[in-house]
Amino acid sequence: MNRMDALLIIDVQNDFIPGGSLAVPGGDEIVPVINGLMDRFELVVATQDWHPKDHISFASNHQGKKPFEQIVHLGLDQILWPDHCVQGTPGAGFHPELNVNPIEAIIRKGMDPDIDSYSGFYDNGHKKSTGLTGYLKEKGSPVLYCCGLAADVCVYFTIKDALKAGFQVKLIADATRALDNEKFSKMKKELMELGMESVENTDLTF
Ligand code: VGL
Ligand code: ZN
Repeated sequence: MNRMDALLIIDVQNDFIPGGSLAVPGGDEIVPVINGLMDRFELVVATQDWHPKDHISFASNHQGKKPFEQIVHLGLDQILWPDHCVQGTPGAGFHPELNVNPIEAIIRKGMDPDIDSYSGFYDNGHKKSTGLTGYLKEKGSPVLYCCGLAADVCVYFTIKDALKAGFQVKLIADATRALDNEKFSKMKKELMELGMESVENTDLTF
């Protein structure tokens, strides 16, 4: 095999799976699909939302605020979330059935208490890079197949940054799930206008 395509698995963590604190409907259904894909890629990389307890994205850290309310923090719009993916907790762990063995690198994000980080490439203010662009370029992976959770949050922002960085991006549409499907269908349209291709796992011929 001389394909150097990479599979990027975004935030397949317990808190985003039904039963978790920020559950994405159907999130568990993508795990076997992703497991079946891994062997077909030369490079598998994952991202992991990894927040300190005092993270500003948690409604619990703002007096009188409830999850899903919106605030402005340090000049950036911020949706407040239920506490999720706290460093070292079971909720931050990868889904127990996800095959983690083929994952060559794990990019953790959202570690700065003062800024959220939806994308696997940059924080939401685009101030700090995670190094993922450089890693993938040095590995020689021009094509990125993306999957994971949540489609309308971290998958969307990761793909947007990937396209901006010049990667050819393919979304594996049956290996992602959204918090809000209607919102995601608009986002998907936007990403396709920016050059993203949408594919189905079942259509991949390699
Ligand atoms: C995510 C909300 C907050 C995600 C992360 O992984 O999609 N969503 N933090
Ligand atoms: Zn988060």
